[in-house]
Amino acid sequence: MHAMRLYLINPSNSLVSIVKVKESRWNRYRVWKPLSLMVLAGLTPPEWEISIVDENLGAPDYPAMPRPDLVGITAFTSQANRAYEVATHFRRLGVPVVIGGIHATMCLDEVMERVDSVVTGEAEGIWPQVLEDFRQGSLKRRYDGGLAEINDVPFARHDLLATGYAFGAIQTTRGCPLNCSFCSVTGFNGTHYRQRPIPDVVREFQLIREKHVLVVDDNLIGTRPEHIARAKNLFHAMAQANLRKEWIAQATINFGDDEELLALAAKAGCSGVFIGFESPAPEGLRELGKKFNLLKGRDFRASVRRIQRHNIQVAGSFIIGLDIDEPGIGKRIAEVAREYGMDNLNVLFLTPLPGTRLWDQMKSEGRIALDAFPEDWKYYTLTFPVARYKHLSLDGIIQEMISCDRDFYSMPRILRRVWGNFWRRGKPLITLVSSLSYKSNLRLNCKAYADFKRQRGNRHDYVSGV
Ligand code: B12
Ligand code: SF4
Repeated sequence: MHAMRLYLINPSNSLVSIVKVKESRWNRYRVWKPLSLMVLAGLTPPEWEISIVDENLGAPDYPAMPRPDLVGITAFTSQANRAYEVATHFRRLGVPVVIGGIHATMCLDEVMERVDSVVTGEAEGIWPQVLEDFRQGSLKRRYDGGLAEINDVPFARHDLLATGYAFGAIQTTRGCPLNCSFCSVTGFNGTHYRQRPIPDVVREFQLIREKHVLVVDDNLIGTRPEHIARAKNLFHAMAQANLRKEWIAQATINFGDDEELLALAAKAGCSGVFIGFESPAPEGLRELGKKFNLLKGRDFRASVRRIQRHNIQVAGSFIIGLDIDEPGIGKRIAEVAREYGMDNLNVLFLTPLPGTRLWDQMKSEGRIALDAFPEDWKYYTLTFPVARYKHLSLDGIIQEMISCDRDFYSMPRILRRVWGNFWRRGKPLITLVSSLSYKSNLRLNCKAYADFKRQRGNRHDYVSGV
């Protein structure tokens, strides 16, 4: 039996700034590995010869590549268009194409029309069956993996994408009980916080070649006391294993509540944490359903400080375009981010992603402005205003975003943060590099907004202005 050739493809979206490596060399540090495909490869039996193609490193010359037997494509919503282009190319050659991942799960009918087979949900329980059916010549149109048994998550194939990335990637938990209105995670990975066995995580860390690692968990520490206890055990085991890795992760603000947790995280190699603050106003947090951040007596500045004292950088994310947001929100966010003492700030437009509560709400209110699907999915990167916002026009919301970024990433403010970091004996160089990366993208973003307005602007207005 000859080895079967499988291509696993991560389609790119040229509107996503991380892929603009030529325009800004800092972006090189922000191209992340497509872990879904590395996990899928880990589930694939040895008789398959696997190539992972990450278009974020540059789209290959497909016609010049050997013809595969089967193609698997992953796609976030923002990658759907390119996924269909790639699928069309291979289907014309007579190669069957399977798509899976979040977009396929949330927009099943649309995807079904464009490929041979669709896998919804998590792949662990179903992918070997898909491959077996293909071998038998009986590939089905649709499979559903549902939620995987967490112990079935295999080691990702870290050997397959060996070069070109600053960071390796790993996942230690799945699911989130919080179900914020704008987020797809609870809908896709469920409310139950599933935790991989600690020895597996430690062993997999050892397989990663890069010194720096992105832990992709939506919330590495969880929200309940038993989750925090597990995180402590994990960090302890990682420190014991002497991994010699530096890693960054996402967490909720309660990360800053527990000194023991922070000390263990730092000992295990944590160098930065990404926290969703979402809105400077309590009413904003209520609107988004992010009640977790509303804990009475919570002092964000003190929490950020406590984290930084352990030499862990804090990047915060906010959303612009909530119903309560009025002109001036951009400056307000930059001001609050400074008050909290954040090292980096990432602000995104409120975006109705399919499968979220926000999608249902905005759709029923006729507020999804960019709805020529699938073409318009390419703007669902959270970096374009795709909806009709309550008090902010298209021009208005773009201006708010620009003023926020210009304020937070002005050169004097960057230098002040770098200096502060130096005195804290933190990592001034990392602050500088990441700030310059954000700053250099501001210029690219302004150009992207201008193109966006030219192409799609006429479909917009804001709710109070309609
Ligand atoms: C890491 C991450 C990133 C990394 C991406 C690295 C990469 N290329 O994979 C970075 C930081 C670059 C990123 C960027 C963005 N991200 Co992101 N990201 C995540 C995160 C936190 C984890 C993804 C992950 O690696 N999971 C681990 C793997 C193992 O799970 P998985 O991807 O779900 O794959 C499983 C199944 O889906 C399935 N599967 C997946 N693909 C395929 C393919 C086939 C053929 C089959 C059979 C099965 C299958 O099998 C896998 C194993 O079970 C998720 C949240 C989440 N929990 O998924 C958000 C998430 C995917 N991101 C999201 C968004 C919105 C974005 C951005 C658009 C905006 C932004 N600024 O964050 C950008 C756009 C990037 C682009 N190129 O267009 C949304 C996507 C929602 C949607 N409907 O598309 C999510 C769900 C978060 C959210 N808040 O809702 N992201
Ligand atoms: S935004 Fe974060 S906390 Fe809220 S549902 Fe998504 S993963 Fe959970």
